Amino acid sequence: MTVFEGTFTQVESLRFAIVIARFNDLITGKLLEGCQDCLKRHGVEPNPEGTQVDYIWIPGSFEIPLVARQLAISNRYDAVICLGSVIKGQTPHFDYVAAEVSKGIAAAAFQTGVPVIFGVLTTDTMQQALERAGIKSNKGWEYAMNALEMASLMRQIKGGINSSSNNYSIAGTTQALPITSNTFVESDLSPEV
Ligand code: INI
Repeated sequence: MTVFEGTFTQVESLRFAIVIARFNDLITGKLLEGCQDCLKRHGVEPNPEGTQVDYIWIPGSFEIPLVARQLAISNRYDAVICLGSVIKGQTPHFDYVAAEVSKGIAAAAFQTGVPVIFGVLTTDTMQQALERAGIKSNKGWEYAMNALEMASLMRQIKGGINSSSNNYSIAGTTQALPITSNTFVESDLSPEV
């Protein structure tokens, strides 16, 4: 039997999309900085003019799932990182936005087979959000680590099991579902080499 585990070292060919909500951009901008810093220190070129990271700005966290899923089925990325900040104190919207974004991100990953990282802070106050976006620690760094690990792990799993048949179903997991594009097939999720 085999142990599969993501690594943080073989990053040259990995490609990421980072979705950033403008709502509370004081926070999401800091999460993005943490994310970029982590990717860069692990050898990923975060420059948007390079080939490894694309940036997609959207109005608010509620819009994340739609965009994340579209990116995930594009076959261009090893992982999609979603950055948002939902703050309870500011609006009764909180419960709706927080519930939809968390469910939607999980669904995007589950339905497409591409890791979609839940980088959305849900806090009671702006102060708590600030503390997690750089004052005490920067969760953006962690989200990038999660993306690196999952991207690496999925490449191993997809390439390591039934790779000759392009069928990477594994007992106990759900296969990627071809839900939107009629040109989308599971084998297309394998990154280009
Ligand atoms: N969007 C956020 O990202 N964070 C919030 O705290 C927030 N609140 O509280 O309202 C928020 N609302 C906007 C929402 O995400 C959508 O952009 C908007 O409803 C349009 O669909």
